[in-house]
Amino acid sequence: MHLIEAKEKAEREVEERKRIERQLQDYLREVTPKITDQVGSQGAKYLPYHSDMGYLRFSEETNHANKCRAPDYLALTCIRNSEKVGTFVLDIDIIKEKMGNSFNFLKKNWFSFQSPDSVKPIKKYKSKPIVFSNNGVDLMRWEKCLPSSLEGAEVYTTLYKLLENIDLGENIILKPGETLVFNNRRCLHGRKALKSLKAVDEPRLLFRVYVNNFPQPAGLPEDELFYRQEG
Ligand SMILES: O=C(O)CCC(=O)C(=O)O
Ligand SMILES: [Fe+2]
Repeated sequence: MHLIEAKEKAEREVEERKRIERQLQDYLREVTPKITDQVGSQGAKYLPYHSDMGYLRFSEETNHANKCRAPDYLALTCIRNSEKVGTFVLDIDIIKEKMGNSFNFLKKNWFSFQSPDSVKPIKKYKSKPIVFSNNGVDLMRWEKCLPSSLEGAEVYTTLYKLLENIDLGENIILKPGETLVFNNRRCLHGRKALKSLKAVDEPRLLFRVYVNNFPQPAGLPEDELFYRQEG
């Protein structure tokens, strides 16, 4: 009897541990090249400028507390970085300055954003602006996006070409123990390629958390519009 109880307790503990690990993966993401061929925070390839979860609404675009929002802030904590590869952070004001008058066209609903393959939308996304002005403060998203109208094509191409130059922003090379916090809507971020997994024993490792001004956690997978595929 005793043995069976102990076995059940151990099994419950294993389940609980797995549950916590799954939650940890949602809230505290390892940023390290696990899949060399992937372009993304878990790949080693060059990661062009982007904002995280740009396909979700900004906090200021919805009053619905239960809908997922793009993260307001990102915090990246460095555990290992012997390669000394930095995170490039590009301020929206630099983009504004470089684009001149055409920047204002980014405020039109001319662009269609797509979620990554791991997140399947249930409804089709509505066209959105790339730049959303909130009480005079410009907020920006830039992730897997295409112009949804002919009118948007020109300004889209201008922005796309500008952002091909990663050196436009500031390269912040984190050392172990350091944390970089930045506003995910006031700047874009990216990084140059990492060494292939085979070439390094201990690849660069950062931990990422999303932080929102509102009490709701940012970018959680479930709401009535989005679901996350398992695996
Ligand atoms: O690896 C980096 O420096 C940036 C990673 C990134 O884009 C992210 O975690 O969202
Ligand atoms: Fe990112």
